[in-house]
Amino acid sequence: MNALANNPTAQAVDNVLIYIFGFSLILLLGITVVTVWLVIKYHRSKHPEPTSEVSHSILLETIWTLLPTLIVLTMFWYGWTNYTGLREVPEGALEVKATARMWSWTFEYPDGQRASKLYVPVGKPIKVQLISTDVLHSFFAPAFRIKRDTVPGMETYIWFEATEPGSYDIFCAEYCGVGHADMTTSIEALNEADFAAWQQPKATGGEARGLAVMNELGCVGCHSLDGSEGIAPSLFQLAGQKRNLASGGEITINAEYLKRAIRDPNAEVVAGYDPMMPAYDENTMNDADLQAVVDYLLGKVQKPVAPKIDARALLENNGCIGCHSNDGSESIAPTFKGLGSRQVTIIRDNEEKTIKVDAAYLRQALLNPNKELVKGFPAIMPSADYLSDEEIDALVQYLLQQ
Ligand code: HEC
Ligand code: HEC
Ligand SMILES: [Cu+2]
Repeated sequence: MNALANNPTAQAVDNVLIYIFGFSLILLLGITVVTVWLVIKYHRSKHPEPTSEVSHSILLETIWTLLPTLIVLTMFWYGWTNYTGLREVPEGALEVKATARMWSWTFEYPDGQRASKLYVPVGKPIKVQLISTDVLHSFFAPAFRIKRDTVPGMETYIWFEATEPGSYDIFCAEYCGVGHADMTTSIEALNEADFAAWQQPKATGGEARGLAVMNELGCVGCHSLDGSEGIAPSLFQLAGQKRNLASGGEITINAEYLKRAIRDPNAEVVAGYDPMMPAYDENTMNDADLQAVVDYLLGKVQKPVAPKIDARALLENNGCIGCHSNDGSESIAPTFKGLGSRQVTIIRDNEEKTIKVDAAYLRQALLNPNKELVKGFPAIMPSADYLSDEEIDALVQYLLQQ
C-alpha cells in the first residue's frame, strides 16, 4: 500500500487529512500536557487553601474563543477548496463510462471499446461517468482517494489522474448483495505508448491506404464515394462499369483507364462533365499510392473484416462471470459448464417444464431472462439486450459448446 500517493486527487485529500489530523493531534497533546501539569501543580496537598479568586480574564477568553474559531474555519476552507477540486474535472479529460451491475464493472470508451478493467493513460485526467443498471453500488479507488455511489437512474461522476503506471484496486463500497465482495476490478494505468497499443488492435481496422490517399489529396472534395453524382462522377463501385467519353465512344473501366484518368485526366473526359480535374503526377502521387487508389476504386481492397467476436471476453466484460461460473461451481446462478447438453427445468407462467437447451432457448434466456426462470434460481439476471445481434449470436454459439 502506498501511504502517500502523488496523484492530484490523492494529494488533495491527503493534504486536508494531514492538516486536520495534525491540528487535532497538537491540540490533544497540548491540552493533555497542560491538564496534567495543572493537576500536579495545584494539587490540594500543596495548596490546602484556595490561593486566589480570579473570576474572569477578558484577554484569555478572547484568545480561546478566537483562536479555535480561526483554526476550525481554516479547516473548513482548506477542506472546501480541495473538495471542489475533486468535483471540477480538468479540461481535456478522457471520458469513460463505468457501468456497475450486480456484480461487476464494465468500462466503455469514446471509441466504443469495452473492457472489464479501467485502462487509462498516465498523465491524463480521466472522467469516469458512473451508471448503475440495478441497485446502489459505489466506485471506490483507494489509491486515488475517490469514492462515489452509482445510483440507478442517475449519472454521477468522479475524476482522477494516474501519475505512475501501475495497477490500482477498484472496489464496490456499497453492499449490493451476495456477490458484493467479488465486485472488484482495477485501474490499469499504462504509459502513453502502451495505452495506444492497448487501444489499437480492437480499433475498427486501419483505413485502406487508397482511401487515405484520396482523403489526403482532396479527391473526395469533387468525387463522392457513395454513388451520388455531383460536379464529378462518383467513384463508387467502378469495377466493370462502362463510360461514355466526351470525345465519343465507350470505354470499360479497368486499371489502365483509371491510371490514365488520374495521371492525365484530359486524355479521356467522361461525357457530361467539365474537364476540370487536375492531373496528379508522380510528385503528388507516387506509383505505389496510385496503385493503392486504383485497387481501392476497383474494390480489390478487402474491407477490414469485423473482428471475430470473442465470446469468452464478452462473458467477462459484461459481468456474466460475476454470477455464472465456467467451472461447474454453482452459487447464485447456473454454471455455464455443460450448458449446451443439459436438460433444464424452467418455470414459465407458473408452470414447470423440462426442456433441452438449444439456441432458441439460450437467446431467450439472454434477452428475456425472467420469462423462463431456471427452477431454483431467483429472477435477478439482467437482460443482455444492450449487446448487438452478432454478440448475442456469438454468446449463444459459445454457450452451446459448453
Ligand atoms: C476539382 C475536382 C476534381 C478533383 C479534385 C479530382 N477529380 Fe477526378 N474527376 C473530376 C471530373 C470533373 C471528372 C470527370 C471528367 C473527366 O473525366 O476528367 C473526373 C474524373 C475522374 C475519374 C474517371 C471517373 C469515371 O467515372 O470514369 C477518376 C478515376 C478520377 N477522376 C479520380 C480522381 C482521383 C483519384 C482524384 C484525387 C487524387 C481526383 N479524381 C480528383 C473532378 C475532380
Ligand atoms: C445478477 C446475476 C446474473 C448476471 C449478471 C447474468 N446472469 Fe445469467 N442467470 C442468472 C440467474 C440467477 C439465472 C437463472 C434464473 C433465470 O433463468 O433467469 C440465469 C440464467 C442464465 C441462462 C440460462 C441458464 C440455464 O442453465 O438454463 C443463461 C444462458 C445465462 N443466464 C447467460 C448469461 C449471460 C451470457 C450473461 C452475461 C451477458 C448473464 N447470464 C448474466 C444470473 C445472472
Ligand atoms: Cu456493488
